Amino acid sequence: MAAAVSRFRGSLLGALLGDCIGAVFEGHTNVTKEFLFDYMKSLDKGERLKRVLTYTDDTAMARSIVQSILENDEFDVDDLADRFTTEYYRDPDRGYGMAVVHVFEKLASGEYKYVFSPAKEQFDGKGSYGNGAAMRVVGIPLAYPSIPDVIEYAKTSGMLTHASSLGYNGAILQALAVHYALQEELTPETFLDQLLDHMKEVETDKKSRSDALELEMDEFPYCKKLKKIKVFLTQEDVTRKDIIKELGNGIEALESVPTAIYSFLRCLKPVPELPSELTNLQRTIAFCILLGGDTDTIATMAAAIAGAYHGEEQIPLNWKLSAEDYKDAEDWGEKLHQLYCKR
Ligand code: 8NA
Ligand code: MG
Ligand code: MG
Ligand code: MG
Repeated sequence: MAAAVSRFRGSLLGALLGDCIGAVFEGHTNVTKEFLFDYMKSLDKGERLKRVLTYTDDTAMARSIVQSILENDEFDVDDLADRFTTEYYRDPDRGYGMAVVHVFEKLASGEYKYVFSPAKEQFDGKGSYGNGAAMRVVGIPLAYPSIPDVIEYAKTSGMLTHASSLGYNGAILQALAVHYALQEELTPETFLDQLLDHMKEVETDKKSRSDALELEMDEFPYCKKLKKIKVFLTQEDVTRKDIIKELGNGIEALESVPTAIYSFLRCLKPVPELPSELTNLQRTIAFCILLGGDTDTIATMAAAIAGAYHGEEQIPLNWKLSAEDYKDAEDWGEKLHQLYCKR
């Protein structure tokens, strides 16, 4: 049975809200519960409706991927490179990563024959391992039901800006997490086992191994984190400090994609320190924000997964109405669902 349209809209709306709300707290090292809960209450009451919550680079780039797929009816990497660049110059103040803007400048210069070349020049030829490829990838698993397609297009879309395997493998992992969240009746154990199986294969490739080595990491860095998540889920007393230390809350893909996945899984159950009336999806966003650090990006990724799993019914009306361009998320969720079912 094909996944319900509510999951597609829920995933895009979740991603949008995670970014918009998370952005209010981005970079804070110590987010207090009082501040966060007050803020969430103001959303509930509709106090933000007049001052719409704006989205950041995460959503701006996610929108380009979705629009590119919907308008071309297929994944087209040259079109996507154009859209990323055009969108950046249309609205450069969305809080883009410090280095990624050089990729847009080079793409716009017309001096490069291949769209992947500028990304390869980042960081003295090492490529970016930031979380920018993962933060925007949600449209791909919502458009393509086949796992080989999800992996290929997540990687290709990522490589436009992130040439380090640590960067694009993070996008693959995030895309697979959304893919599996769309499937019904999945347990946290099978969810993680499927992700681990795929990431073992992904991280076996030569470049993944040599990049890990060059960065002085153990091989299979994403698999290692997924195994850590498995352990954490069996423990009752995992603290925020433990999560930040072992999984991370930073702008690197390896320090944020596993954290988003863990946050989604942890919030399938009540979290004692969070208000009990929150839906799982609201809880997931709150949980990510309390970790501090790259709150908009971790919350957008976790809520994309949570929205795909729980559906749009978990998003309160006033939260949705507070977010910039929420109607696009609803409309595009529906269109992606049609595309997904057609393939
Ligand atoms: P990116 O490619 O510029 O990477 C982001 C950062 O990661 C870089 O500026 C570096 O500090 C670091 N980095 C990545 N690769 C390397 C490397 N090989 N060697 C050393 N350092 C490296 O951009 P991106 O698209 O990956 O960034 C996404 C993040 O930027 C998201 O969190 C997004 O929300 C945004 N962001 C914005 C703000 C802000 O002030 N508004 C703050 C943090 C992040
Ligand atoms: Mg951002
Ligand atoms: Mg074309
Ligand atoms: Mg961010």
